Amino acid sequence: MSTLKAKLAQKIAEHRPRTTRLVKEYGDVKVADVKIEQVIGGARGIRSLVTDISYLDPMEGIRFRGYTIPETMAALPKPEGKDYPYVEGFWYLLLTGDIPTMEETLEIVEDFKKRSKVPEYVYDVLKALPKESHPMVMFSTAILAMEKESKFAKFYEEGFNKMTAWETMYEDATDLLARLPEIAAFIYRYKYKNGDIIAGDPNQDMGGNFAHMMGIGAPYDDVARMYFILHSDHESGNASAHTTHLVASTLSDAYYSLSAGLNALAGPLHGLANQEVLRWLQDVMDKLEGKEPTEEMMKQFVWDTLNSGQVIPGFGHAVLRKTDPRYQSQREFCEKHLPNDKIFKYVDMLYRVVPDILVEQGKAKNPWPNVDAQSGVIQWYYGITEYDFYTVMFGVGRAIGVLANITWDRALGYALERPKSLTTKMLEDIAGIK
Ligand code: CMX
Repeated sequence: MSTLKAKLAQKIAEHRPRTTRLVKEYGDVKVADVKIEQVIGGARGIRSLVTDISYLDPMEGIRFRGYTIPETMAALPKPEGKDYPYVEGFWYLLLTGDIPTMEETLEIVEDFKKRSKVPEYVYDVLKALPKESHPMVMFSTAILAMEKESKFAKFYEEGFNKMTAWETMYEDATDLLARLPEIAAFIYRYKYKNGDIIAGDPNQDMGGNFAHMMGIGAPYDDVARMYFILHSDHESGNASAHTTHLVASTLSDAYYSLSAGLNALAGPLHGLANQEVLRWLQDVMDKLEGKEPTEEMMKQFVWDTLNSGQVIPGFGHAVLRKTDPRYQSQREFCEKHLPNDKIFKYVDMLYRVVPDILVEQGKAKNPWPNVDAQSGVIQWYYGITEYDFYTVMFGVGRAIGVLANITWDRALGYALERPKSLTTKMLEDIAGIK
């Protein structure tokens, strides 16, 4: 058994009595009241999920296993001479809650390499799709196509055991994570680079190998590490994490669950917003015919978008009530590596003008930028101008978080998710409407 799996087994054994105790001894302690506006309004703010992988404070932003983004980046082992940590070490942190040593990290790097071979039929499936299919369709389809590889599904067929079910979930999750960079890079090169595929480099870690397969030199390997870590987890109520968890709660395996979660990520209000930011900016740039906008001009574009009934992509959040630290972290990268980039300057100008306008409009509860406002700029700068692809990279990162979550779901035997519905008439009765 690998060091990580043995550590996870130990953590699970320690954790189980806590969950059992809460249910058995404190099961009827009340957590929250639910209002009609929450029932109709997308369950916003209803505290009805549990995860220990990450926690999102509305004012502070995300903490991964208790660590803020800067703390996470500082604490995890890094490849020599690089600014950002091994993604593999971050996987260890999300699963166990502990910071791995360099040795433990490198063991996972090797484990991922052994698992990284993508079955040939996956590429046949991708090639059978229309080339104009959205890359998220390709990504989700590739993952679903691999379902026959599921060790959990086999374990279920051969006789399910609740106590050990997490082990095959962990195996599936790790197999998937090890393969996602190659699938994502294949989609990119197949769709946008005339099928000129670059084979993986067995000497590289996950981030380095992704950069290599994309055909982009340093520091894009660090971009990949940063991007995957920043996009990994945002507690479990967001649409992609929640969908993955919901599907997994039916005892579906990780392939079905992750594919479903990525379909949620593909929505414009969720992960697709990062491509929408670039699309919106391109539109502004086209209208300006290359001229630099003044703040007044930018304000007008923002108002025009709002007045036409659209949202400003990359701004607002369902939980956060301040600038997203994931935005901040990417902004710091831009300041270091691309301070004079034209699109970065545009995005920075948006940061100066949009919040005041959203406040003036008076609708958005959070006028500040989210993760998607900045990420496309970096990708564009390093040559990935095909912004349809951005959500696929978000998906590789998001997989780390949601797969850690469903591994723990299985370990703690979380129940089939099945909230109760009411009719509109019942709500009217509760409200006392005659
Ligand atoms: N531009 C314009 N209007 C916005 C807005 C924005 N960026 N953000 C919120 N609003 C509006 C909402 O559309 C809503 O309007 P209606 O009352 O007319 O329906 C109102 O403000 C209240 O919404 P809210 O409670 O502040 O936000 P929600 O929790 O409903 O939605 C989110 C959150 C992210 C979907 C929303 O802020 C939005 O649409 N943002 C733009 C898209 C985006 O950037 N999504 C990426 C989020 C991060 C991610 O998951 O990747």
